[in-house]
Amino acid sequence: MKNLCEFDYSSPDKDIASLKRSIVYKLMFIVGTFPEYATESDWLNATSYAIRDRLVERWLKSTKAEISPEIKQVYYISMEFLMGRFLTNAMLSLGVYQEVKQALLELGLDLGSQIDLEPDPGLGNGGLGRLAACFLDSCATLGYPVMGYGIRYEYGMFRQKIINGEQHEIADNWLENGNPWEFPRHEAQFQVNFGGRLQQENDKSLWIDTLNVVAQPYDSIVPGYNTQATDTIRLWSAKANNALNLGKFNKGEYLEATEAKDRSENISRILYPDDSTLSGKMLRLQQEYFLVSASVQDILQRHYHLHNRFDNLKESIAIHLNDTHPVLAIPELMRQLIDNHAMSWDDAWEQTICIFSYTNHTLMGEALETWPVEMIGRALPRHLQIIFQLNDKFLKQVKTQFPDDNDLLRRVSIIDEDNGRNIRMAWLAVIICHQVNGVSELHSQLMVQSLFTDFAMIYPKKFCNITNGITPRRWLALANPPLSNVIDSYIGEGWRTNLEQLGELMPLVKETKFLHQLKDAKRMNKQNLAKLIQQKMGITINPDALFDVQIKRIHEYKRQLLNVLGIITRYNRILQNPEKNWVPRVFIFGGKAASAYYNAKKIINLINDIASTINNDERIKDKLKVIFIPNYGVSLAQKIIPAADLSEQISLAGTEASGTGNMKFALNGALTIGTLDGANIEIGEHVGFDNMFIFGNNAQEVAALRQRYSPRRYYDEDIELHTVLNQIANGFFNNNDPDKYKSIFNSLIEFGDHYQVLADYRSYVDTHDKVDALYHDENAWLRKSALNICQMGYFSADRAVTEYMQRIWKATAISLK
Ligand code: 26Q
Repeated sequence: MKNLCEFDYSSPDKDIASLKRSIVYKLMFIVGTFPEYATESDWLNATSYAIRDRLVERWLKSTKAEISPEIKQVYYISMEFLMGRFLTNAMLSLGVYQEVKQALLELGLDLGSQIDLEPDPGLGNGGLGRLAACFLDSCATLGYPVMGYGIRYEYGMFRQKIINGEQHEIADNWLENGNPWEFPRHEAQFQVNFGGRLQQENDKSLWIDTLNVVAQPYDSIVPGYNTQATDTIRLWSAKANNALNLGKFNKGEYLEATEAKDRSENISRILYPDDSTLSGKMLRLQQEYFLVSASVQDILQRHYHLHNRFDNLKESIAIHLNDTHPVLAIPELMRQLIDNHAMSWDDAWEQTICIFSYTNHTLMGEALETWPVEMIGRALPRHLQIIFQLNDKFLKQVKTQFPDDNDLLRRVSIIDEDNGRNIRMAWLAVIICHQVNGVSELHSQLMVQSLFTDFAMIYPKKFCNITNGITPRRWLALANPPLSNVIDSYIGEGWRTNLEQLGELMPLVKETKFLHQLKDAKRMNKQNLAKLIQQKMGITINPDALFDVQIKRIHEYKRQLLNVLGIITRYNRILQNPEKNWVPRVFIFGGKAASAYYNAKKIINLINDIASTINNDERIKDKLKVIFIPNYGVSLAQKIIPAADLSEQISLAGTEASGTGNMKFALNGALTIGTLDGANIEIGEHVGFDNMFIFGNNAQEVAALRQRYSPRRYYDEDIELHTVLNQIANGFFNNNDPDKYKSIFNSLIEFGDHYQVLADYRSYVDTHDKVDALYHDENAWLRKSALNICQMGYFSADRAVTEYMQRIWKATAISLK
């Protein structure tokens, strides 16, 4: 093979003329069309290829630098990645935004509309998937040798349409115009097996008669910001095993052949649009195994190429599991080492326990993954056998260590014998992984006090906290140019890679000029959002109103309902007292409900019904508007967050593991109204609780109240609340169907109000009064907003991944010559 250095693979130039030439060249020679025939999307693809070219040199060099026996490689396996649009991020990391804009202008094109044309790959549900994307961005920027493994779902998160106030789901065919950002790697396919049976041969288990699917990887570049370093995200796509199909085709069984092909390829067809609840779906199990089997094969192959042995695996790699979804990687690594690479059980175990680590993202019982033993036995018989063996070994050890606790074994066994026989994936993860982390201080504390108490006793050193973070590149530099420019003018551009530098702005918080610059930036963002809402929804909003925003998945624990109760209260008060000096407010919602989540869909419907009642009530004028922006996702978040004045982080204390939207808002100068939950607490510790609006019960109070909770009491005793709930129950917001929201009323009054909405109502409403009072005092508001921005440095994902590196993965950055 020729040495790479003999070829000229240096990047094409980044000046306007070169960019123009490249774009037209790509249009003709890659997209295959003439400028005069090209569609908008042809131009977007051409532009994307031209920009991609300028990243490839760094990518090849980084990849080469990582291929070294001395480098410890980190693999981040996640069923979800919400990467957001690539083009803008690529331009930002190359520093060519203005040049591309000009090049396109000279070609008669507008960069802005090109950007908005790019599909936003919705390969995730929410926070967990976006966190994975922020982490890859930070790892690349810091030069950490990390590869992300995921699934290339053909259909991502459904697109949400609101029709008559209701959510409708539309398939998200994000690949329909091709994906210029991916490199198919035909040479790096692996076979993944399912089903079949075990045959014992002496002490060996042979897994035979399996069905086979091919995993085909697609790589995309994860560019680091302002550095030559890049990382890779490798997404697997399922392909039918050709041999199988050819046989059938040759025999003329065309239909059977295509059916088998479809069945195989269904594995990577669609993302499960569910952000917390699980059900025993075979296809989901197959997806999880497909991801981990292909990834582990790839990891072992890469390792063997470099080392020619496996006994040093644990020194050379770390594998991180993003929640329990990829936990089958544990028995899969054991299986591959033992069955395919002739390692002994004990040696394979020794390697495995040093390689894996796991992040827990939820404590809620209903969201914890379990699989029926019978189902795993059918789909993955060899893995079931390994899991049983791991469990036996573990239980024996526990028994010798804690001989007196008779119930302990039942509680910590991977197999839950109480509700049928189910495999508890979180237990498997905790038993094998050398580190288990939560995602905020509170969540990590609760994790060892509730879900994993027994394990915290058995393995006291295993548990730790790493508070989440967000990438300042996408969430400030890209999303908020007006604010970025203000910041740059005072402290330069260094904050993009060292967010703590925002602290240097602290002395300016006293200066009116600075505060007014912040105000102007916010005002520009609000105008842009108002324009978008006008275009998308035909509703006019006043950019001088207070923009009050709650955007996140619709879930009862996140309590969008509490927000709704507050809005109705405000509506009633305005009608009672129209002359008062009201702070005009625009309430903005966004978020998707899992398609089978009845209550969440009702909440969306209620928000929209309330919105149309209020927005069409002449008496209200500009004092109150309610907007539900459809199809919330990463790209919309980038437009909404910079325009927010107030950030609603109002989950029941103890339920939101961390939240990351809360960080994005505060970094962009919104004040938070929130409970003492997840990372809200740490945000308060950094920006000052005086600079937020905290309300409601804390986690301890919530737990204590649970013992004696009576929602009806609040309904009976609080007249304002009573009225609001009656309005919901009696069809005030939908005259033609008065019973439409009875179920919501009942969930609160009859069925126990599980998320204690009513308990926090009064404190929430009173706190909103304080928000109004502060907004009247413009300088005081701006000062607090500034204090938020300046003190959010800690919440950079760069800090978070550095902690992962030092405390869990124990790898180091690559150096590029
Ligand atoms: C599992 C099996 C089948 C179908 C769906 C799922 C599934 C998918 C996604 C279960 C859970 C999730 C996602 C969970 C999630 O996003 N958790 C959030 O993680 C964030 C990052 O740590 C936190 O900030 C949020 O607080 C937490 O809710």
